Amino acid sequence: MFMRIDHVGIACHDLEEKIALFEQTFELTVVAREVNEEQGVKEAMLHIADGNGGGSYIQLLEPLGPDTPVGKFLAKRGEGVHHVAFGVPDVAEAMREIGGKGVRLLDEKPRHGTMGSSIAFLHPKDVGGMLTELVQAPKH
Ligand code: V0V
Ligand code: CO
Repeated sequence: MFMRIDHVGIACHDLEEKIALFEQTFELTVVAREVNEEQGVKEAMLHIADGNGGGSYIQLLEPLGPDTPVGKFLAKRGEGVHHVAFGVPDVAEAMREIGGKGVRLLDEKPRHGTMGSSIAFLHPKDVGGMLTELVQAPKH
């Protein structure tokens, strides 16, 4: 079902500061920046490698406000790993398959993700404490 790890999302207070840190420390390059109002984030994608059906990235996430998923996470847990995203061939199909196993879906339908992707989240409490994102890369 999973083709690759698409990205690891890192919650941070200051996006520009963490971009500089990751660029300098790991020699990664920012390939996209986006504000996603629906998800309540300002985010940047740092490219790592190209894999099966798409790339793999680090996603740096700064909240648009305190009452957002990342804003609440920062208040509760501080900066650090927020979610792991897996590349799937078809996000709607993956949602049906995984939802059918009793895992709670946090989205009723796929949503707009970074770089034209379609995304959906799974409840962390049903996946060993890991907020899990499903990602379908855009078709070219
Ligand atoms: C909350 N919990 C987490 C967690 N966030 N556990 C692991 N990883 C996380 N990131 C735990 C939390 O400690 C609670 O456990 C429990 O889940 C319920 O959390 P809560 O604080 O009561 O509830 P909320 O209101 O903070 O909601 C948590 C969820 C919410 C996960 C439901 O954050 C959500 O819907 N997230 C999906 C959307 C999202 O995260 N978007 C931002 C990334 P205890 O304390 O009760 O034990 S956007 C993105 O990745 C994009 C655009 C992209 O990739 O393209
Ligand atoms: Co993400």
